[in-house]
Amino acid sequence: MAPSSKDLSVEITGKKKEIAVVRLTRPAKRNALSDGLVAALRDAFQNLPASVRAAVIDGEGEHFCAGLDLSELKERDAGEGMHHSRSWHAALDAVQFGPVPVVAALHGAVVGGGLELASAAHIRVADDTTFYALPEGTRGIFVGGGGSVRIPKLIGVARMTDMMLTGRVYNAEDGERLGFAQYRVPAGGAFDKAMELAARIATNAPLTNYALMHALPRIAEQPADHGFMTEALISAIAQSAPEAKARVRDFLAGKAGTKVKRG
Ligand code: 1HE
Repeated sequence: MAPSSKDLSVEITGKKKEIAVVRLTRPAKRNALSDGLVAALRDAFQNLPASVRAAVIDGEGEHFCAGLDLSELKERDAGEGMHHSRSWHAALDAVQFGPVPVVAALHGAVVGGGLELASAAHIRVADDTTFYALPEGTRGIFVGGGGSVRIPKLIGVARMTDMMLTGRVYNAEDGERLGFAQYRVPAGGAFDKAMELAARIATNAPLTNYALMHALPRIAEQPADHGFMTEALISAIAQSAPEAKARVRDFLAGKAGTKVKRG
């Protein structure tokens, strides 16, 4: 497991050590993502212990994350700029396409690279203090942490364009309506709700979770004909797992306790 660093803590919790809590711990700088912190995030998600089945990512202090550490934004030539952006891609790919689903607990500022990080998680829970922005436009730069790929998938190209052209800020309520967060909770409640969801996710069959993380986003981008074929393959693999058979047997025997209830 990657060791916790000064700006990032990794804690493994749960009865079976099944939940990883990855926390940005740089509140004095609003959890701004320095190069070191980006590398630490990558290492954390690439080195989760085998017992972990779900992860929660959150930020210490009043804000989730203020994005790129602007104090490090020095003169870079084109090649260096590209490699810097690619280092973010590697880290946020480790979040999105790592071994387990990730729930982001959002509060306060979720801006710039902070929004790019949040977008790499599979579920976002935002409390009522959350606000979303892409100040890159105002700063004369562009997103570089995968935001132009992931953010339009949540809110659409037109809304992202508007955010960057005009500096528009969305509050928690609008953010939920638009699709930034799947859950909205009262102020201070995001972490507890994220932990509740992570505990629930950790009880799923690992192969189903893997299919949701690794197959679903790819299927969604395939032409329908290819998507149907990929779906058939991954569904056959998932249902062939002994765990899947046992779960279906339990349900049919009335032992599963997982009957679908009205929301
Ligand atoms: C920072 C950063 C940062 C705060 N880099 N140091 N991101 C932005 O353009 C957002 C910039 N930050 C803000 O708009 C505000 O700081 C917040 C709305 C997030 C929070 O406001 P507030 O009043 O709570 O804090 P503050 O007083 O503005 O900042 C506290 C300290 O954090 C202060 O340092 P201090 O030494 O004077 O105490 C700030 O300088 C520092 N700080 N945000 C460095 N971002 C892969 S490409 C991604 C491209 C981007 O992400 S661009 C968007 C960058």
